[in-house]
Amino acid sequence: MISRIDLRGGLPRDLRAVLPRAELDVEAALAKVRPICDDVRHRGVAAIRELTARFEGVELASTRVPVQALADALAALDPKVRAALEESIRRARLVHRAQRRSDVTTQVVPGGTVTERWVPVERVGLYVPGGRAVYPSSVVMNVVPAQEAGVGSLAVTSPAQAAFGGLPHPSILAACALLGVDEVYAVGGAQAVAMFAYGTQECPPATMVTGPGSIWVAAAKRLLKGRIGIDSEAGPTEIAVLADRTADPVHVAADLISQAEHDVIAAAVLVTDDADLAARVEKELAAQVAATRHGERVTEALSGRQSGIVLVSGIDDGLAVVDAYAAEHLEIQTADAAAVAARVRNAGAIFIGPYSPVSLGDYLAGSNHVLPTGGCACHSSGLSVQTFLRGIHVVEYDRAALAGAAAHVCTLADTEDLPAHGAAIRARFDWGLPS
Ligand code: HSO
Ligand code: ZN
Repeated sequence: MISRIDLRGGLPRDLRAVLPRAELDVEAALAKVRPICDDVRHRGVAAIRELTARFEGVELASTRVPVQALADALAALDPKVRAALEESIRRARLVHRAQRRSDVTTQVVPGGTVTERWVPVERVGLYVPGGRAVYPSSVVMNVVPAQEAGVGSLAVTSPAQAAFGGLPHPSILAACALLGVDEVYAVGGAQAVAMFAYGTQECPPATMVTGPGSIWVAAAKRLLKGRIGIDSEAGPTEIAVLADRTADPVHVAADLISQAEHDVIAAAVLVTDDADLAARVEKELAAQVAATRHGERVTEALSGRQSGIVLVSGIDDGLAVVDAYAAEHLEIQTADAAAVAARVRNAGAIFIGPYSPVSLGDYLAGSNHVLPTGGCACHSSGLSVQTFLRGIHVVEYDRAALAGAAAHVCTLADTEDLPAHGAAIRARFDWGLPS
């Protein structure tokens, strides 16, 4: 069911080229998304209504969800689900609160300081997927870091669902209510990103849009980036497991299946130096897939070209492989797992040892589950408080401190043939330069 890539003979120079990975053609989606965004820009709510009728089969009375609907959804929420969400929120808050930054002032010279001031973005639009993927947990993972960063104005959007009277899924509304978010829209897809980017008669524009979504959402984020800030593009879920002979094949198979369950294009990759473990994981996969509810979807994900078992000659090569792959989620199931994990350079999140499975991180570890996919973990991080902050340098020099820098500024300005730069300094010293 799952393919094998045998690298025991040595690693090729271009490792990324031989590793399994889905090709998600966001560029191609741009052509379809551009007219949608333009339409929302020019016609606002009227365009969103038409698009929602076309794509979701819902006639929206208003794009904004009535506040009463949020309270109703919370009142109707199963108490067990409520307790689980509350604990998830509590743990996520602990971790994200610790990410807050304080301003740092550096005295560069006597009388000359630079302060880095951390300022939250003014207003964010948080996208929460709907349709087949109904993830109240993603409400938590988007909202908590934005709130902890101190974002003043925060709105959530999620697709309208015909099955729920044209509102987003009730569990999403309930999660918003639990988090104290009362500005929620029943808008999905590219049009939701455009709504936040341009603003409409019913929704003020946002400075930033974050959150995972379909390829249309990713394409709209790419298109409108610049006008709005975005987080990294979150594509289909990925799990990589680096395992040696000490790993339990039952756990490894269960964890691979847990993320393959998300989507037929989700990726599950096992990297191991133990051929015997590989064989036992394959056997376990067959057994567990037969018993799991979304077996068909999982089978398609595991047998797709984005998934596979990579055999390597040792853990050093295994580390090179997982670094090249730069997985959204990376589990380390080896002897001395923490020490191996410490050597990893590229991953969205790392899960160490037998009792830290990815599904714990999806819901309750306290870590964030909106993470970079598609190899973007080699340059980007998951959602955090930092996502919603900007560092502003505040420069304050007094006369003596400026005098001390003046000659060097003028020299560099002359070197760059920008004499007016130097003149701006000399003007402050009656056009002479202090010696
Ligand atoms: N594994 C997904 C997040 C998620 N899992 C939501 C369950 N619900 C991407 O990190
Ligand atoms: Zn998941």
